[in-house]
Amino acid sequence: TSSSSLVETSIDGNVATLTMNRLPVNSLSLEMCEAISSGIKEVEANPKVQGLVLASLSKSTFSAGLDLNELYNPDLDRLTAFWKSFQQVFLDLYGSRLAVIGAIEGNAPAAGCMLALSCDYRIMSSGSGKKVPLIGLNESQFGIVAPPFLGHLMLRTVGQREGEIALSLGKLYTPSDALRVNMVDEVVDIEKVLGRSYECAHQWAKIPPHARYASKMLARKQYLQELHATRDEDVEAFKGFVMNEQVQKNLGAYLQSLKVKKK
Ligand code: CO8
Repeated sequence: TSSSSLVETSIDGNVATLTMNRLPVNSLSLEMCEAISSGIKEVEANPKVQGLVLASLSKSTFSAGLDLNELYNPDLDRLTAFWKSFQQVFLDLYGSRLAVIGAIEGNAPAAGCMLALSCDYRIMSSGSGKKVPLIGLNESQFGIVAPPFLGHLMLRTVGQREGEIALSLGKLYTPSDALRVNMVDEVVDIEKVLGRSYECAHQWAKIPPHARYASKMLARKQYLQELHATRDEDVEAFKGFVMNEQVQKNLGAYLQSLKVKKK
């Protein structure tokens, strides 16, 4: 087991675990993105490992997506480094040589949904008590737009028509609705999410790795290459968008609404 304090990794035979540990909601700061990428690299470096379970220490939130404090009144150099680190998480996770199983016990909005959609297979919790976790790309609801690599990831996961509706409305799905549109692959009781994820990771890890990875790349290589080829453009587009006055206003209001929600 090793730990950067933001993520914890462990290896058991041919299956590893990466547990996100930036409480309360695993929001993605620059440091968190870097920790996730290093965690993936670290377990991939062990040639025995073929499967990876991506999990969260919090049972109520898988990840709340980008740390909105990175976007609000940002320092431009840090904003650039931040977005590159986020692109890198997508490239590392979506293109990982490992079979990645998402153990989604709690909420996965926005970039939290991206982490989930970048896995090879997703197990989501049906919720505990009255708390039902939600998953989806909700950006449009607060006046921001998912970048192309993320928007297209949704379109090719759930299909063009459902994806258009999901993105335009910024729709957050309940586990049963997410299952219906193939945004997740299984919904189980919260106590069973991790166990079922390990079962799947072992099952996927048994497939001859070169064949499994070649199949994954058949489906994904083009999209990984697209982002590689447009990385700098994507950074500039992101910065231009974030620095827009209206976007800053929307972000400020949204951050405030998150803080006062409980009062
Ligand atoms: N960033 C920063 N802080 C956050 C975030 C976030 N994304 N999410 C929650 N927090 C903070 C809250 O403000 C709160 O802080 P405090 O304790 O100081 O009041 C603390 O985390 C705990 O949050 P909650 O009390 O809301 O926790 P709950 O368990 O009740 O709810 C949720 C968890 C459902 C995850 C809820 O926090 C939530 O809805 N969060 C916002 C999720 C969201 O909309 N994220 C969008 C991020 S944007 C993104 O990922 C992609 C953008 C890509 C395009 C960018 C182009 C400009």
